[in-house]
Amino acid sequence: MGDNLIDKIIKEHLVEGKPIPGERVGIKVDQTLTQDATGTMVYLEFETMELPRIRTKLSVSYVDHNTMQDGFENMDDHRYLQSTARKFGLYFSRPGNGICHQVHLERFGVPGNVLLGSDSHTPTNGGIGMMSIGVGGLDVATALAGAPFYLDYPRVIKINLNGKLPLWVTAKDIILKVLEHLSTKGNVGCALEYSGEGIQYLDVPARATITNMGAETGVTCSLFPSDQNTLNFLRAQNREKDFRELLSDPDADYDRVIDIDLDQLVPLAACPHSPGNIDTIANLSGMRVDQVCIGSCTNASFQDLATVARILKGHTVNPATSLIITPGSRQVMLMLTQSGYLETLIQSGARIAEPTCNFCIGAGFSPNSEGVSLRTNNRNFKGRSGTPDAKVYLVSPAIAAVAALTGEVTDPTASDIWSFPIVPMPEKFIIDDSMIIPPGPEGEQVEILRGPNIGKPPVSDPLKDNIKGEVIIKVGDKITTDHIMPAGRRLKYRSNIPKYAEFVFEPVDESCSHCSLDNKAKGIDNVIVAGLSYGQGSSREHAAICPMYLGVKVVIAQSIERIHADNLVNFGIIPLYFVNEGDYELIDKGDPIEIGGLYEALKNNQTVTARLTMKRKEIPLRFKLSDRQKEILYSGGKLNYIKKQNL
Ligand code: MIC
Ligand code: SF4
Repeated sequence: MGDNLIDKIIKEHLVEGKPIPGERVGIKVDQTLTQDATGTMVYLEFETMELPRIRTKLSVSYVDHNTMQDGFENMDDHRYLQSTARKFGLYFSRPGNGICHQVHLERFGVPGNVLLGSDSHTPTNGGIGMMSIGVGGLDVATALAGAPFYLDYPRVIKINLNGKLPLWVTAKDIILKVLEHLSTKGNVGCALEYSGEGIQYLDVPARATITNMGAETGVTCSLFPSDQNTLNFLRAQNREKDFRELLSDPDADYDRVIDIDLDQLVPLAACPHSPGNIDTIANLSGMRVDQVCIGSCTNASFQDLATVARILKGHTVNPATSLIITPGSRQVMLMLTQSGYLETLIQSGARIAEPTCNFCIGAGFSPNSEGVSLRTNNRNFKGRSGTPDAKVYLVSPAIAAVAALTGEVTDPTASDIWSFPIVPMPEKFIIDDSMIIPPGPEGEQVEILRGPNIGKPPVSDPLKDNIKGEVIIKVGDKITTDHIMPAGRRLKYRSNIPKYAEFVFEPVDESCSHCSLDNKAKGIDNVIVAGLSYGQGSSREHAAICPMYLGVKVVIAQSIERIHADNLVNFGIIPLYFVNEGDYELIDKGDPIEIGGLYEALKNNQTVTARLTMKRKEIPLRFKLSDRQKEILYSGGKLNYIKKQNL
């Protein structure tokens, strides 16, 4: 049996374990990326390891999330990140240079390499055949220190793209179709590999839209082969030297195969409040649209925005609709300027923002109350836009542009008045890396600049053998890390754990934080109970650090998403799972709960029993932990564990 793309890359990087799907393996990490919202914690963690320099081939520290600067906190973070990058040997991509995934694809990604990023959309670089994985910050910090990354060897799902896309149907519709097939839950431990005759018609920016939003299915990563289209892209970026062909073997093995006929696809949307809630644009036609936001790391390439400009050309945005456009990078911005498309966009009435995450993470441009917002980004969780009762629909840039003109969802394939502008990938992009600061020379004296909002990463306690506590909160299915640790206007506290912890579960239960602290003061352990797919969405390790700070010792769930489950262990919180799904119904918020004999159970791989002392009920729970993760828990989290390892 031949090798698929994951087999090929993992085998080249394997340092521990057997290359068999489902086995825990350790792989060597070539590159890392961080962004500012997760990055300050990464470098604070790296500092505790007391190493003079990073040990990866190449690492980049980006600033793209927190650029609003309504207060000193953001710029203090930027200066901290710039000084740590210089001192420890990283590239620093300055605020204004673009969104990490887009810039990394343009300037740094290498086919066949392994990239670890403290952001869940790191898989974007799978568009050039790079094995790119989103992880919590502490996993990046340890990779910077030269440690391998441990993961379950993925079961690979092959997505066969047959035929060719019709006009008005684009890469966004392909990934929305994949989401319709796979949904946003139940894909932990899988990876996606794209294949079939249809991929030859998808250039790298289109492929990157697909691999980016693969994150919403919960898979570990998504990969396209590295082929002629990859070479064309790297050549256009003046990076031909980084090209290497990487194709799967014709007889490669897959866990399963999903066939998608591109010629049958129609324009689609992800409806409120989940990226997996798919409908057709035709069905949604006629719905009033208050706001259109085009941008984010999913759909803000030069071609995306040139397509938008050509649809808007000569028209003005509908008076009832506000149009916001944020290019993905400074390179895209320069290309739009040089080609005249920026002028077209401005003439049409679009509001142009700097190339950052902004609206995507609710850092500005929140919709009106009960507003309908059509967006080209990747997540539409309730409240993420900053407006709790807004309805966000995720669509392609072309569909968004048409709606900006008509003021309602419009299916352009239903009439002859719309013509789809085909924009080929440029043969040369504008290359200007002057906003990327290279690492400082080794041995140079660099002062690390800190502000008053930048604290130290809190360290957790070793696993308790007996938990005596209270169910501090009970939540349902598909609770995202945006519910656990809101971003938007709270984002600026990412470097200040005691302050940020005040907002734990704010969108769900505002009293959670202070009730947890009260319990902690009384020596009562806090327990979180959740349904299916707990911790979906972002990689933010704060969704584990802040609960840990509030005295949470256990999360009991029906299932937990990969990155979040790892983050919990990294910060000393034990993830436990119901043996019988129905037992979820037996527990309520406020229940006193006891779990005893954890060490013995972990040692012997047995189930543990949670006792609801008031209700006199017993609930069996199981765990899914590697031996290494058990050690991490015994040590009181990964920071303590790696100190013992003497890295
Ligand atoms: C997101 O899209 O949710 C974010 C903001 O980029 C996060 C990272 C973070 O919370 O800082 C992600 O995707 O991991
Ligand atoms: Fe930024 Fe949004 Fe992409 Fe996250 S998904 S990296 S917030 S643009």
